[in-house]
Amino acid sequence: RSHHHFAAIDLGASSGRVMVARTGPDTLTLQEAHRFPNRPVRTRGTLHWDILSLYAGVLDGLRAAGSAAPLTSIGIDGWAVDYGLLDADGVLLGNPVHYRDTRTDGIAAKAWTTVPATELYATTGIQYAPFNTLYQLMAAQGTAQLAAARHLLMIPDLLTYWLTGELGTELTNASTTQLMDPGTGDWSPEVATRLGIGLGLFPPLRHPGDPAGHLLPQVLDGTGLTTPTPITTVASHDTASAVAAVPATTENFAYICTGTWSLAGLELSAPVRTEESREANFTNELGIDGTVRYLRNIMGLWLLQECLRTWGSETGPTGPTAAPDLDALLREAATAPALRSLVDAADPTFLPPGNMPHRIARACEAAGRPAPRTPAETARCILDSLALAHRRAIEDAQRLADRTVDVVHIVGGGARNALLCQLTADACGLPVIAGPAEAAALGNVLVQARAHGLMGDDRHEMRALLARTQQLTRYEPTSDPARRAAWEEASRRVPA
Ligand code: LFR
Repeated sequence: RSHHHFAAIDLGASSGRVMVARTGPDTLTLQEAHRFPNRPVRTRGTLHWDILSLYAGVLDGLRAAGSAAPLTSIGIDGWAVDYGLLDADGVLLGNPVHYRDTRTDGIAAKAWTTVPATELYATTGIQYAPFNTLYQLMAAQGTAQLAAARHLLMIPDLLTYWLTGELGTELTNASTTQLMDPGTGDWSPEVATRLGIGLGLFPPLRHPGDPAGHLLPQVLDGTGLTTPTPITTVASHDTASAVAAVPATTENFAYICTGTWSLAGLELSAPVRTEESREANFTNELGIDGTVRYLRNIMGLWLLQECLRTWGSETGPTGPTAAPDLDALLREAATAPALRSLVDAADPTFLPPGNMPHRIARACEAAGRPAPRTPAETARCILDSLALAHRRAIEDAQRLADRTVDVVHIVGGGARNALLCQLTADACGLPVIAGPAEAAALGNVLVQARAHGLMGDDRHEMRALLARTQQLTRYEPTSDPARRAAWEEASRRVPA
């Protein structure tokens, strides 16, 4: 067979999808077999992932994928840091907690009294974020649930376990726990011991490309699949899969993985763990082939998604209001006043769910800037602010890693947002190449295809195939001197 079909299960914060890719020597096409919502649920004050509903969506997706074509293999990627705990019988102990839950408030400061933040960064290279697995585990210390736990599985590893019965910890996702040393690609027992975390909870490491078992008989029955289909370990952190699928054709590129988050930075061959880098809150997560994803987490299109949710749940004088249509809103935002209302898109006050338009207006006012008054002005404020945050991250990354880039690749859902891409090109003063939007699923598929011998070891081969087969859009930075000056000026004022 010269063509193969691979299924990519890709779980995002607002939806999950199962995609089927057809690959061949010069072919790479992707089709959505099934998409399902990911709706967090709050019980007794704690925000959870509805993991069984996600698993049901995965099974429906595999049924749809398998009915389209026989699958050579399946891979799973999803968001990072979160996990499920299993008891001694392998039974899941409670629903995994959502990284936007507030149980970790104040925990990092407590950790730093035992392992100073400087030392923690010098070892793990991981950014400060309240939701790092390390802080989540510290928040859980003393609970009956953690005491009963025998295994900890990151979200994609948990789904793999249910599908194949095999326990493992995938490397790229493990690197986001803040319990590893990105220099060695192995656990950091010293950090774990000092903070009272049992590394024994983590099953042995698996690397992208490793086999992860075959679908269990009851899964085959439940999905209508007939042949023993293998699961292949991919870069199971969605951002690692997305970076693997950046269609770069040169060495000097920066990337922005856009979606709920904007993850902006560089691909390096070794971590940068200087004090300056820690202060700039850059992270060193692991990628495929021993690479380091040196990047900053920026609040991303979550700001807009959460505004849309708020607008859609408001009650106006004549009853409930509907959220504005996204395309219409973006068209209006394109003509709204530029660089007028601005917020710091890395500000942690935007992290939890809640009334986002209100929080954005307050942040503008607190910084002495006009608050946006309409949904279109709010959307413009968000996109201008994101573009500025993209610029700052890419500038900082180059300085801190002593590298220079001449192009910015935007991959992920935001690659479809033409206004965001153009504003980012203008803000950075660099050309932007946008696409593919389904980068995480494509990175997932390509790592599987490579593991099955359909492509050479060099990851540049994967990138070259993407550049040849995917539809990409190029945005040139503005050449208008007044607009260039406006971005320069704005980047000096924000954050306040
Ligand atoms: C993106 C992402 C980011 C991670 C955040 C939380 O989907 O995986 O890389 O920081 O979600 O897990």
